Amino acid sequence: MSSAEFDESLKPLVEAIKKGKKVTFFNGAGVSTSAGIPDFRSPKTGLYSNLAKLDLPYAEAVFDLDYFRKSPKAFYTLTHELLPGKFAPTKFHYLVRLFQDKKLLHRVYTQNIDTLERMAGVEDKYIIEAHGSFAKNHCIDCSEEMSSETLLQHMLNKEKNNGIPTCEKCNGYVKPDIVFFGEGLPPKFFDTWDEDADEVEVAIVAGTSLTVYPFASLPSEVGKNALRVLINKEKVGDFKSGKRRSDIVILSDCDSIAERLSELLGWKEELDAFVESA
Ligand code: CNA
Repeated sequence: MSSAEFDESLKPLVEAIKKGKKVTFFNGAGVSTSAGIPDFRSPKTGLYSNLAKLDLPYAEAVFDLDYFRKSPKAFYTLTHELLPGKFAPTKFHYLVRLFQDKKLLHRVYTQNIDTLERMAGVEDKYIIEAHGSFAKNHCIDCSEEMSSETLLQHMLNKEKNNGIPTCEKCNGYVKPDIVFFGEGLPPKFFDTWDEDADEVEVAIVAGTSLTVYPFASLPSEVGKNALRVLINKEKVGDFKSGKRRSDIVILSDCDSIAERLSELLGWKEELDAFVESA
């Protein structure tokens, strides 16, 4: 697509925003790849293509509760690479922040566990971390909480249990509250979506393969009057199979679109200032 074609496709979005319509984001791992955090499924660079060193029976096992119970090492090897604090928010995260500052943000539903929306300054009331985050940790046996500082100390102390955090009460394995396959999503996800589903005016779906449910069905549940926008490297979900007439599909990387959108909205200087301060 040429830049003129991009601008043409972004036009209904820019008009809706200029009219004061609020935006709800549905983010996936692709909004964070430019921060240096690999996604799951991109060929070659995604985590699933690079898991050989973890010696897993199948790629998803690294986030499987039954597998973790037997062998938590793979998860903690990966966690070392993904630990929050090692990465800075991207242009796309700062665009979300700008929507908040302009009072044009309705909500951010994110599948990511990297907390980059928070680091970009998006307030808690706007964020739904559908798959949890590293903010809290619990023992998988007795549910005793472990602070993130203690968890990190356990992880760095390779002499004790090979760096795998264990409960100080019952010696069970401790896991950050990120949602594994086989676990339910946080109640806040369902409660907030019940309230939000009919209220979405503009849905921006970005950097996700829309393959992990129930999150993947959210964009198909927004009302027919909502404007839906997909920003992704490939067509996904019902933007591919059940595209609505008003849908905008932009096959590009999230940061380029964040930049162009900020230019079209007159927010470019503010976006640049955030990125420079990161
Ligand atoms: P996914 O299945 O790996 O899909 C990522 C999608 O983003 C793919 O369609 C890519 O083509 C696309 N993509 C990659 N880079 C870009 C980019 N720069 N611009 C635009 N599109 C891009 O990831 P999903 O989020 O759909 O899968 C859900 C999983 C991934 C959740 O459970 C997350 O917890 C999990 N995850 C999170 C992180 C993180 O927190 N940053 C990292 C890796 C995986």
